[in-house]
Amino acid sequence: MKANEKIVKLSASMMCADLANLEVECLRLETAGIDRLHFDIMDGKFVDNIELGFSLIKRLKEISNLAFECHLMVLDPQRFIDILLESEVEYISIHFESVNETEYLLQKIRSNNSKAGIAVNPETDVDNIFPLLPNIDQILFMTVSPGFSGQPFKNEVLEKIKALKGIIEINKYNIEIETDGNMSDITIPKVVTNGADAIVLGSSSLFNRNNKSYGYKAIVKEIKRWTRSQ
Ligand code: S6P
Ligand code: MG
Repeated sequence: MKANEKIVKLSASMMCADLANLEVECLRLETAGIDRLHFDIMDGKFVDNIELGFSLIKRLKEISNLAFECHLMVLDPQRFIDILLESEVEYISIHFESVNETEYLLQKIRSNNSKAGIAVNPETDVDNIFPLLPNIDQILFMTVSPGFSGQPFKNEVLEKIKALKGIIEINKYNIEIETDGNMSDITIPKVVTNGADAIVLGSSSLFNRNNKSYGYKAIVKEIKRWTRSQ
């Protein structure tokens, strides 16, 4: 590794894991060098899909040593913050587009020792995010339309990542930029060049059927190479 080389955090999107073997999956991902587990929580209203629930997350938190990040794609996320905080998950992201009392919620998350994130849809104007920056630890940029895995990457988000990274650096905010959706050998170098500090890995890389045949350890090693190949 070169001096000053940025280490990009790797998060595994658990809705793409083998849902019939989640305990084994959590342990294998940890052994392979994944940093965090990413849980997509969808209510069938904010997005057109229903995915991972709170009791599942609570149970997996008891058996995994990795940091958990919960990406809430729900209407009125305030209804669910307490139950997530009870499981002591390390990161909670709420969608900018889903909530009115944003600042109150972000502060509530932080005051319970979890990191507070704002998730941003591809078409959202990032200027709207600027006033929230003093209250957040993470921006989760959706690089696909949220709701399903296997969606096409939206190149137009790259400019937004770059703009936000500039603002973060000028103001010396301690905010991580994470990108979520279609992270692959093609798109990972692009998001990292434009400022991503962390990436969510799903069916386009980590859980790709072809990659699975040679195991998570080998694919994680390969993905780490892609994060350095800008
Ligand atoms: C999408 C969700 C994501 C996906 C992940 C899937 O709404 O927020 O976290 O699970 O992006 O990865 P891929 O490679 O199938 O797009
Ligand atoms: Mg997600």
